[in-house]
Amino acid sequence: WSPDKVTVIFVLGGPGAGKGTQCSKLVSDYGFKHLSAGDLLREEQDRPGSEFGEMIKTYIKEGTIVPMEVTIQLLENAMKKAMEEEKKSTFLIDGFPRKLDQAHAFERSVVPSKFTLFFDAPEDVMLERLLDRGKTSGRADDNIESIKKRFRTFVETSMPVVDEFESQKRVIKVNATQTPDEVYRDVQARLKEWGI
Ligand code: UP5
Ligand code: MG
Repeated sequence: WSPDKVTVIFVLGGPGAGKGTQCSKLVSDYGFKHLSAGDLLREEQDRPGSEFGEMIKTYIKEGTIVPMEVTIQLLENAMKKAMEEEKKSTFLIDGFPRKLDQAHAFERSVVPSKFTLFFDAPEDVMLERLLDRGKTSGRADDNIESIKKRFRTFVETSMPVVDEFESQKRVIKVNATQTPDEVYRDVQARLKEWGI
């Protein structure tokens, strides 16, 4: 496990902004490894024998942020595994960090990120997408009550992370209200500017 050989790109944006959708496209074209912190937490929640299952369930339903010790450990394990088994070295870390102390801890104890891809969309757009997805997703947080709480957490707790990275000139901000293909075209153009 050699963090010095790793490139990390954080992928942030409000709930339903399209982080997962854009990451899938990037994986196909660039060979990055996609790690969604939310997906890793949901997997851990469902893992038989997990000591964190019940806790994770509660946090996700309430739209609040799981203590970072759990999330960082899951991310680090998944990164090691992908490096060893798939020889991957560039990671899209999707939906993390969601709080300033998480950003600081990860960049200090794991590896500093190269930059952050930030998907920007207003709440009305995200709400419509999430309610629509909620018809089939089975996600415990795709309901109006949880969505409102997720929005609130995003504004109050997660946006300060984006703002701090922005002040360090480490954010690529993309308008996420367009169609998935249009968003992706913008992403590709902006990555080129970063030599990727
Ligand atoms: N869609 C996507 N792009 C579209 C477009 N351009 N036009 C029209 N429709 C578009 O997309 C959402 C829906 O919109 C889909 O139906 C898609 O087809 C459509 P998706 O790509 O899934 O959006 P994404 O931004 O990934 O939305 P997601 O719901 O996954 O975002 P969240 O950030 O809310 O969810 P996440 O899984 O990251 O986190 C869930 C919870 O886990 C958090 O609330 C928190 O409780 C917990 N968590 C932590 O505690 N810590 C962490 O580090 C991470 C998560
Ligand atoms: Mg997602």
